[in-house]
Amino acid sequence: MSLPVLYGVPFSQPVRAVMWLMLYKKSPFKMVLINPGSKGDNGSRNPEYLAKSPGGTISCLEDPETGFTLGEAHAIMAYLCRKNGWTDLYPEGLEERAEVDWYLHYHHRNVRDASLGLVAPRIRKDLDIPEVMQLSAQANLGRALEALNARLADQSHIVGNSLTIADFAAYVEIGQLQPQFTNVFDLSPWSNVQRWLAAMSEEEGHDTVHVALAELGDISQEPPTMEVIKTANKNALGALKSALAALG
Ligand SMILES: N[C@@H](CCC(=O)N[C@@H](CS)C(=O)NCC(=O)O)C(=O)O
Repeated sequence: MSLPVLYGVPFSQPVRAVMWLMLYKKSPFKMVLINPGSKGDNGSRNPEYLAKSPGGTISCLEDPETGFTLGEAHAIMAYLCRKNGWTDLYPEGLEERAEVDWYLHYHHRNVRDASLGLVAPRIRKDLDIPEVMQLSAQANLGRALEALNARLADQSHIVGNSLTIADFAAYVEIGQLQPQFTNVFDLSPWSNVQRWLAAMSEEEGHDTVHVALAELGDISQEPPTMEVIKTANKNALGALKSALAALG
């Protein structure tokens, strides 16, 4: 049986969400490195990759048995859950599933702005993200955290009281800001969000998926050097390889 192929790099938030789902479900896959934004070989804007994923971003999943390819992390996670019957993480009930879908749509331009407003400007200086855009993204994130904090006051997870793919999607963005990772945003005003982050960090697969960020460490004062980024990526891939080997 040929394994599904996940294209991307472990530094990418959407890629981490898909990796986490598959590791959580102990579902083997092969990772192929794709350089986000590059038009060169193995780049996400290279014609070869665009033929698989016309949006030109990572992640992308390929089923080598059927040739089916799919971009967009949330579409990939929903597809994997449907295909494999993972109804614990993507509930079958009409309203529960609709709520998971609500979050997956809401995420973009809200929680996802954590990356645009806080992380990308420090790691990807080459993108030269205008300050006005960073500030607007930070404001969007603040409003989204306020809304999630209220939501998490009387439920343990983004949807109800059990883990769903909405939690993976949200954590890879919000979680990256924590002191043990990039430490670029003070999350202390949102205590319910903090409680949820702590619970999520205990979930199967969390540590493997977050090796790149743990290795990168605190970037609040100084942007990371290229050397640190390369080592973090290498160690993250090593950790993923070991985790996948353990799945057999
Ligand atoms: N909405 C997409 C966003 C994917 C995305 O922004 N990926 C970034 C890396 S984190 C990327 O591939 N950027 C390269 C580019 O835009 O050229 C998803 O959730 O999958």
